[in-house]
Amino acid sequence: MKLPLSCSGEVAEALADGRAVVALESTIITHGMPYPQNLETARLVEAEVRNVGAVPATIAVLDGHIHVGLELAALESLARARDVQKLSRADLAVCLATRATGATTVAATMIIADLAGIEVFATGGIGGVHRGADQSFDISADLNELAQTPVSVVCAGAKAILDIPKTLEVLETLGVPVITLGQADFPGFWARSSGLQSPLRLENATEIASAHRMRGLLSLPGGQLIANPISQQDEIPLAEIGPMIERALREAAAENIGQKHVTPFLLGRIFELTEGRSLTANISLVLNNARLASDIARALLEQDKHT
Ligand code: PSU
Ligand code: MN
Repeated sequence: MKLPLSCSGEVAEALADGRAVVALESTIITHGMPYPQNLETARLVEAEVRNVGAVPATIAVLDGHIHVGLELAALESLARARDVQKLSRADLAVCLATRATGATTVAATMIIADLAGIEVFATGGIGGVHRGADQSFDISADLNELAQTPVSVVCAGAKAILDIPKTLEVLETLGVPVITLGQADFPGFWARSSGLQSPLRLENATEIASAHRMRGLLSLPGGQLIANPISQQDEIPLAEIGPMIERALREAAAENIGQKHVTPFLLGRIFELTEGRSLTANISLVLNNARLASDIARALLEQDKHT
């Protein structure tokens, strides 16, 4: 048996030519945003990556086959579909074995990116330690993946729907470098600051690429979590978004939402409570992350030329 994985023509060519490639996840399309903004955003993000001189590779499983780089028709059907599976590390093999269709989370996207030889990945927010995890044990597999798969993941920090202090503690325990670009505070997704200090700080893509290579030279497994603050103009400060997050969390508890349904439920409610502003912010920060990830991917290639 052979792993059912193929790269799109554009991605295969870029990898063969040694050009910069940036991985993109698909759960953000199927479970993170409503249609049609999800499709529009996915296309805008791909365009942004191309604009800054890299090649986008959106990753998903379609009918039991792993795709690295999606054609427009595939992207469109994924964006419209309602019953797509959400695939994390635990789900991938069963999805392939049953020839099902699924969107990849940060963890699953990292696994596939690494198999395809892609070292940098852009997304919005990662999974983390959920509030109340002392009772629910709900800790995203994304954290463990960062500890074992050598991909640099660019996000906008963590959403305050999570327990951010505990998320940072777990990442520290797992030995995952959490690096914020250009500021001391760890960003809070919609807000530029989460109110917490970032464990590490770097100033530009070159430094981040260099740290990525140093981990390899140290034979350390795992990747890096890069936190890129949302632009000032599109942020929703903590004081404003905080109460809405609290309300969505109370509702999730009242309705007994559990397991992998928690994140999609909260995102949907916050979208409604902010009257769509959370989505505008989300789109802006994903584009911002796509640009930084492309810069890091290009910086990695640049450094390899000089060493
Ligand atoms: N956080 C967000 N937006 C998202 C997700 C998380 O702000 O779209 C998605 C990502 O795909 C992430 C996944 O990898 O949810 C984490 O889910 P879980 O907590 O069930 O591992
Ligand atoms: Mn979970």
